[in-house]
Amino acid sequence: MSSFRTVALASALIAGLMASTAHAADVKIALVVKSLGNGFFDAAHKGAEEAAKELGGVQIVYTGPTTTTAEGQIEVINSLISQKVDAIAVSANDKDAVVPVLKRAMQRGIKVISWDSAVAPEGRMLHLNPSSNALIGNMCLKLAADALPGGKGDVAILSATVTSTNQNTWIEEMKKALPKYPGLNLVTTVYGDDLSDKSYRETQGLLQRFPNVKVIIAPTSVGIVAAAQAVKDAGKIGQVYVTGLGLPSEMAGAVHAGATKSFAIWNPIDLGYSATELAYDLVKGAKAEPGAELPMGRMGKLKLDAGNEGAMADPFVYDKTNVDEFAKIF
Ligand code: RAM
Repeated sequence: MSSFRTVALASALIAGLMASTAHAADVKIALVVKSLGNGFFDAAHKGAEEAAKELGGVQIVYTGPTTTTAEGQIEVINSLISQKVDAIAVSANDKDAVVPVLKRAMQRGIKVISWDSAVAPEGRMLHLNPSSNALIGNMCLKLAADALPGGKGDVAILSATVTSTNQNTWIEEMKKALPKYPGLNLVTTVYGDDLSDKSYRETQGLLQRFPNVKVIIAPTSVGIVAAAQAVKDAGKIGQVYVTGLGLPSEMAGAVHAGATKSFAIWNPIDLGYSATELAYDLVKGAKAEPGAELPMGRMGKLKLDAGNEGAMADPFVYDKTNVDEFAKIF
């Protein structure tokens, strides 16, 4: 065999070997969301795909139940276990209810992390918070106070589900920070389950039962849109303001209509991107332990605290001066 042919054969063999290792090395990362059809999670999915493309050899399985229930997520996770995915990154509808199924996943060698809405520590290896919880709680109150003359008036909260970890944590933080806003009087919390129609009806009920409510804080991207619509439809623009956490693309209309003066959110694309990077780190052998600094591609590193949790950047505030610009992104 001529040396040319030997080299050609060798490189063909190497190419074939590389192709098969690339195939064998395919990493399947499941992004499990609270429910499908939520723009916030669609944006996170975009970020996950971006990370997968950058990392190479990664397949994203984007999935979740049709409504925000723990039962739906358990079913989805069971199916991911049978599909033998390498990692599960979940935003939980209930921090405790998903623990047994996620424990089973971990026993089978699947790496499990939570992001956005946490799973209890025994059901995951680490948790990625979008931002500091205290900061988010405080920001919601600040936006409510900013919407009121003299920062004074009755406020109500429209949340997602009663078991949603992230909203419950933020509500707790709001309650802790309330003394810093003596003009705000929190009258009630209602739950729209991250469903548009339920959130709309809950807001209508709220407006009827509490005619003195001046601000509705909705720390949910689904609830905030529905609440603003309900305020508008009730002819209460200028009397009742809606604020909280929302997507610029979904809230631009409410801001221009005057139902919302300002609201906040972090970048959901970056959040999905980072969750994917972290899941990949664990698949590749990184250890989730207190003090560890795990790489997240273009987002830098996540430092884990004593509870194996870490947080990303500060939320950003949107109003009529910048909402249209950001509406093009998420
Ligand atoms: C909804 C979900 C999600 C939350 C955002 C702000 O889309 O409840 O978990 O982070 O709102």
